[in-house]
Amino acid sequence: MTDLFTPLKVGALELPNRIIMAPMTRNRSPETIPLSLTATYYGQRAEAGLIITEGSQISTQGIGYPGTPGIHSAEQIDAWKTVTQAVHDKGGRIFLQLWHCGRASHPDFHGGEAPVAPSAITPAGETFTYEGMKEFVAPRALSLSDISEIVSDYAKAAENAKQAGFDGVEIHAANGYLIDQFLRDSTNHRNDEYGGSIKNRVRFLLEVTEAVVQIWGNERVGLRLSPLNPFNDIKDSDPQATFHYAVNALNPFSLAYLHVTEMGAENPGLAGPIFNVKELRDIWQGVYITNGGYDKTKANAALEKNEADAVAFGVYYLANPDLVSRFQQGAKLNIPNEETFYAGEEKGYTDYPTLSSR
Ligand code: 8OZ
Repeated sequence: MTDLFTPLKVGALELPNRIIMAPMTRNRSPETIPLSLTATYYGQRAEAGLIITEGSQISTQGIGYPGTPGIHSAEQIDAWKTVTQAVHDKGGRIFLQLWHCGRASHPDFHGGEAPVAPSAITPAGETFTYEGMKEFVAPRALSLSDISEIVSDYAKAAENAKQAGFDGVEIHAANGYLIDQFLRDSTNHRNDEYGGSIKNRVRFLLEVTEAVVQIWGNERVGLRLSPLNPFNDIKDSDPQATFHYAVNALNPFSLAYLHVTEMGAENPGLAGPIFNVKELRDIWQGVYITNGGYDKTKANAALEKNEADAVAFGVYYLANPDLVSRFQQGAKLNIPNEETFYAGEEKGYTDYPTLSSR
């Protein structure tokens, strides 16, 4: 019987369990440089089958929030080295998540210039800036040469992640950020080879994947999608068709894994007509990680039913550094404190107790 404690081969890695730490933005990297506390935080969670870091911008252009880390400067690479070292010292495995926010950003992060996107369509709503919440603004539509520069930025960031000692990288193609903005017909109104048909909207995703695989090899690259998540005002007229096509087109890369979050399923229709995301499990020919609202019981049931190969846990992992031990022992879990999710220092970051520290 397969459960969360059954080892799993994921690309080049042998995971001792199927409990994945989901990528989570924590806004504790002042000036985009991870803190030494960040090494403590990830090191504390090293018993995970695999840690996926918070999104890390591939370029200064890719930033969208205060205090998020980057992977495009020497200082950032050096700081990340301390993180990978801390995780490896404890026998863990860690992938860096490569992120470009696109229009989910603000001119305050770009010296007053507009953020970029496939098309100049303003997202509804407000976003976090250094001065609190501000209305989104109209992004600048990318030119063809801008697009090829961004693909090169992904390659450089992937190379930097290698220098920083990661075991691989995850391409963030979810949650309404740049790649997702290309995928959806609400945010991509281009009439060149990157817009219009589903095939054209998926092109950028495939070019980024190709560039990153060139650096890391297919066995150390994962990719995350969020077909139903309306976050950052993202919608599609037919997410089922878009994501069936995208996953079929990704199959030939034989990536280490596909990571699909089911977030948004609780708000049917906001990101477009609802469909059963679990269909993607059957289309994808490799390791499939699911995420979104799973606890230990639901996760084991999903593995037992072969709906996924592994499960990524977000807030449970945030609040329980020794989540694997707790699940194994059937121990009580710490309660996450939402007030300390974003920004701050130790409190709510590195001070959640383990079973042995209580
Ligand atoms: C919450 C707050 C800011 C960013 C995502 C990177 O949703 C994020 C994010 C989440 O993928």
